[in-house]
Amino acid sequence: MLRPQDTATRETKRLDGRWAFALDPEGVGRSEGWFAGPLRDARAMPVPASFNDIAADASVRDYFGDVWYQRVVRVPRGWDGQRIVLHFESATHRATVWVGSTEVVSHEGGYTPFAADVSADVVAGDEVRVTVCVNNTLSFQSIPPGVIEDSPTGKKQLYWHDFFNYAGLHRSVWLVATPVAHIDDVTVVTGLAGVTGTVAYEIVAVGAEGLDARVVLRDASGAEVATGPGASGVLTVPDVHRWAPGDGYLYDLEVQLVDGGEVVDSYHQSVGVRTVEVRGAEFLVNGEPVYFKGFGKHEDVGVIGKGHSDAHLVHDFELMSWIGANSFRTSHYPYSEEVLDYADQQGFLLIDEVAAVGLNMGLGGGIFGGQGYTTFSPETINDATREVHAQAIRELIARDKNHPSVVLWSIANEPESDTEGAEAYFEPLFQVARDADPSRPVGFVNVMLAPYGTCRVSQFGDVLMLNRYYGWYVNTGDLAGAEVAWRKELEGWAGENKPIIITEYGADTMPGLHSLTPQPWSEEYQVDYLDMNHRVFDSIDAVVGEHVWNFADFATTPGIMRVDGNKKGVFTRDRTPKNAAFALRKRWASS
Ligand code: GCB
Repeated sequence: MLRPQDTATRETKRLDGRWAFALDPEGVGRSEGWFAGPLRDARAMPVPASFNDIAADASVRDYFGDVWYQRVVRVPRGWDGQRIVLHFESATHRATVWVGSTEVVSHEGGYTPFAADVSADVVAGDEVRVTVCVNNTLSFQSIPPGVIEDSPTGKKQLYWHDFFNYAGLHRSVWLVATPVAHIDDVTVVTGLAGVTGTVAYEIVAVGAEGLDARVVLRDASGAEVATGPGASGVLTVPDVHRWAPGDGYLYDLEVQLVDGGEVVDSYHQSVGVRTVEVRGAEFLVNGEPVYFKGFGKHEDVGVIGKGHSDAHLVHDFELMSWIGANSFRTSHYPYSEEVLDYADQQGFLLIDEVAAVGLNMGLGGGIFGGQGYTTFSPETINDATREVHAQAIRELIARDKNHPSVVLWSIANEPESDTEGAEAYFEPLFQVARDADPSRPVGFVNVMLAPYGTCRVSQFGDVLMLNRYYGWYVNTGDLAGAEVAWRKELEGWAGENKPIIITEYGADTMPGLHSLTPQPWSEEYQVDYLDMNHRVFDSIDAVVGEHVWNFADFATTPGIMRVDGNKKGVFTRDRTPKNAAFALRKRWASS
């Protein structure tokens, strides 16, 4: 599915702004046909935003179930005869959409786009009512998983991931006009042979019988550098300007459907020419070893929760550039496509992660969620879950396959991985990712509960991604002991001859808390903790990257281990630096 775009043949109308919004705690909206007329007792809800923190009302913040969004939109009068599409960049975690009283699409999964062809349901120049029922409940068959438990005070939603279950319409909603004969998808894969670049392309067109496809590749100044006839082919770019970490150079591939001399449809795909390869314990971009410096992040800020905001996007990248980061992981779900576009432009390397987080009933021991479940079983995470998970992988790759910034797929964060059930669950999912994209390495993020020698899933990955908290959750306050234990474990992993990226290491830190001796929670301890980790990483060649957990403090469910959220940020939630930010800048910005 292509992103909405204004081109010579396409037009878009963004439907962001204030929508009418209503909770549906009894779950009666569908049977009562709430889509058939104006929502009753509605309040205003901004889109894009999580709904949770907008109202001054705990029953909204902690709500789970169906919620309804509605607005009226006028279809541009010039769109007569066009194919008209209603496009959602995401709806967390699932949605059903009506145009007028007609149901047009449903979608499962909270972080990937979906769309409906509504040409038959709208009239150019007329108003139409758009209603969306969004549901944010998590179950053993959702990605991420959760469970609803009965309690003496009613039903409670539990989940095993350590971030707040923000939900709603987090990203833009669009009305799009394209020609009826249209380009439906484009895939590019780039290569390098010395100073010559190659761009292999493949176009999928719909309703285009009798039309020809062609492509034009232009450099950043707009000069034409290659053209190609046909729906697939390989362009060569002599003296190519490579896309590289810190150099987000992008070409523009214009894809066209033509009827003789007339351009029937045109779509622009940006292209960064680069290669990615894992060789032994090295991670190579353009044949050169890279070292990942950066963070695990979240889409998380005050008031709007996981709602996309360009101001926060640009500011976060400014802070990451200031600190000397060259990469981050989209922990723990696919981020807004605006983030991916900007990472392409800024030359950042991304580990792009599916929302498969919390597939581990051993985690938290009742701190983050309930106890007493088996992770993989017919009643819990089962074959049906794996199908949903596989679809989430396919949708992530379909969405992000053309981004040069994406150099590695992560198909899960910290699942149970030391059991037979885990091995059986994950092996086919690695294949799903490889089938969807043979051009990039694939991995998953290993948890401390499956240390070296016990993990049965890492054998399937091209890269080892490890989250470790020596000196925080274990050896708390004992950095000397932590250093010995951590180095010992890492030396074991290094024997696997795969590149190792430390995808999480971090210590909760209360900004403003200081201590003369290294006390956990103090700003000094966070700095010492990071230093200790860096000594360990620097002593092991197979370590090719370090991502501190986390870029910024973030919201979680309440818990005795969390003070107003998770405080492992190097920046506070409102992006004020802690001492660790300056310490990291010394290490990263100078290397
Ligand atoms: C982890 C998880 C991350 C948590 C973090 C923590 O291993 O991957 O989601 O927030 O630990 O701070 O406990």
